[in-house]
Amino acid sequence: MSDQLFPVPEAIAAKAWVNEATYNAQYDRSLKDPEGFWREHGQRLDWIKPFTKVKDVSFKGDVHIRWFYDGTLNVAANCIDRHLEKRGNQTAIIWEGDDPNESRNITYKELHGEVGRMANLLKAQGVKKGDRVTIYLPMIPEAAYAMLACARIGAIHSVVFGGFSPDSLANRLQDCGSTCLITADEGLRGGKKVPLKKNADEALKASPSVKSVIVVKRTGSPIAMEAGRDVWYHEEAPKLSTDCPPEEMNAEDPLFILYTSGSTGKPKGVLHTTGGYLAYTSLTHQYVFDYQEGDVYWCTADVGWVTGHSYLLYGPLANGATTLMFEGVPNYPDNSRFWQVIDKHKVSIFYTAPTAIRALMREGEEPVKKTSRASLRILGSVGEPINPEAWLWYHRVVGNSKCPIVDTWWQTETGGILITPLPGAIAAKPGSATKPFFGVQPVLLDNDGKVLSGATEGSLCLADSWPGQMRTVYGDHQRFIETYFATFPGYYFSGDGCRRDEDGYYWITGRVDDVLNVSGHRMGTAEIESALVAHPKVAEAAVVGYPHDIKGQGIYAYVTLNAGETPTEELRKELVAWVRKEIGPIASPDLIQWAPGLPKTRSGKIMRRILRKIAANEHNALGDTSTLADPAVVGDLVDNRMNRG
Ligand code: 6R9
Repeated sequence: MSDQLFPVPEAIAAKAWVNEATYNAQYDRSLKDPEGFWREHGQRLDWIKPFTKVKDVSFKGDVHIRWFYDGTLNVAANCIDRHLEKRGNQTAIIWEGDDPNESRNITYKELHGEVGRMANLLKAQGVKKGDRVTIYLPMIPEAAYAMLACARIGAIHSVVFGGFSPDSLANRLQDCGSTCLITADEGLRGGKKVPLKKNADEALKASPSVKSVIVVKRTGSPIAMEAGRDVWYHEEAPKLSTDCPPEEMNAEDPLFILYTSGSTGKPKGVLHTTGGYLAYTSLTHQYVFDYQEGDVYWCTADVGWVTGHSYLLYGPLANGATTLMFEGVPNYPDNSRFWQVIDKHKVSIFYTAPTAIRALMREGEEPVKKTSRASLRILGSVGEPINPEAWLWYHRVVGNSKCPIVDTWWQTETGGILITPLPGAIAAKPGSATKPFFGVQPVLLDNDGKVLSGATEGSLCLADSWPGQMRTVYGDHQRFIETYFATFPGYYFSGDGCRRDEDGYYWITGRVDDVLNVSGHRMGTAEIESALVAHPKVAEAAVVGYPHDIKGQGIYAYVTLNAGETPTEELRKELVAWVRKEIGPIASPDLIQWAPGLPKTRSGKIMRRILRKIAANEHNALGDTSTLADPAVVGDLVDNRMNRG
């Protein structure tokens, strides 16, 4: 951990929305008078019927969370229509293709028409307010149109990352009973094609609720179209009006579902609603990135993740910003691509993930130094703890030592950023997410649920709600209560561990549950284990994370084969391919160790603590193994552990 302090640059503080003095005053006020604070900031949205009620929350019993709950509005109208008068001809979305020669600017006026058309197409396909629409698209403008079109007619979107397998897509389609799927013929990333429609066709075999499929043409490769179910977007949309009146929605009507991994069971459908979510993402986008008129803002996240929802699309567009959407990857055609895109479009705010920074750092300074990056003002990081070494490189090499870095801690469940520096207000410490945003009350608890004070370390919880918080697990409120409010009654439990230092700065130490963070993507160990066990030759599997230079965490799987099966190099490859097929490439195990037996307690619980130590090459510090049913298995696992290279 680095204890170096990077003061707020004066030039930034002078013009920032929030400076040191106003941060302290506003933060205090937001806790003393949350109703007043949020009543004021709720006004940043255009309401059809203004709200009079601000907050109705209980973290106890049945748990309910409502914000601005007698107000009505439309999210798409807030992201588009209200900007038309002043910004009709301003670029809303800069789209940068996978191929560096392909890019396009979409103005607010054009966005209005495209979204209206897509909304009318959804209606023509029978989609109504409250219906679920699954979006399985690459990073193309149509992904933004589709999300906003759903918001416009009051349909609930569920975006599924294009890297997920047919099985994962099918599970998500079924869980929320989607009636419509929007996909593309193929995706294009790093010059490689991703067979989206082919995957979708496979998923659809198991998803009878889906009545209609809208297909966007991206690559033009031949694909199968099923008559009566599938329509081409480019054939149908031009027949329809660009005008679609926005549906009046209650602040607590659902906006979207986004599936995320937890420590147990299948992925959960995190549900976000309209009013509080949009007020929160828009306010945080403005303050955290110190967004100013004329900025060009680039968040590199895929729309398949929450960062792509809140800080590529909704927050920036609610603020009338110019937001950049990038179809490609950081190392195609070469390792200079990010920085070339920054120069090409004069990006001033850049928001990415530590895993990308670490991968690019490995390529040396030359690919960065050959670009100017003179337009950059603010840098951001999200998705996992950023190690001080990567922070310092990002700051010195990418930002020429002049751009503050905002290390933003938050989750799919939180909807928006909760702990972060404000660039004009809070001095940075590399590796620390620093201080809570307005209205956010972090608390650290010990294992007995005791609140810890001062400099300390514990489980990171939130003592009260903020408007962007998830409202429930779609279709399973009980699971919502059990997952987030049962461990520490009366608190929202994040699943992360955290340290608070003597200056009141927060340092996220990583997950304290069985959730892995691989390249900033959340993976439940249970999901990977059940995929492995589904293979006919596998008897049992246990999955843990281990420190990985680029990915943050790598996936280490211990596999016990059925009696009579022979462990071979071929089978190892087969199992990796199997998991890719079952879940998607992001879940591929990095290392598989054959385990004749797994360390279990006498009650049959796998002791992951021990498996984690072995995977991390810390086998001298295994701790107490006396409660194991068969301590001998540990020796074998240590002797045969995989070389992490
Ligand atoms: C936004 C997002 C959430 C988990 C979270 C934590 C980790 C995210 C972080 C961070 C340290 C940061 N995480 N940002 N850890 N510092 N700045 O990533 O959502 O995909 O749901 O992941 O990611 O462990 O609990 P999500």
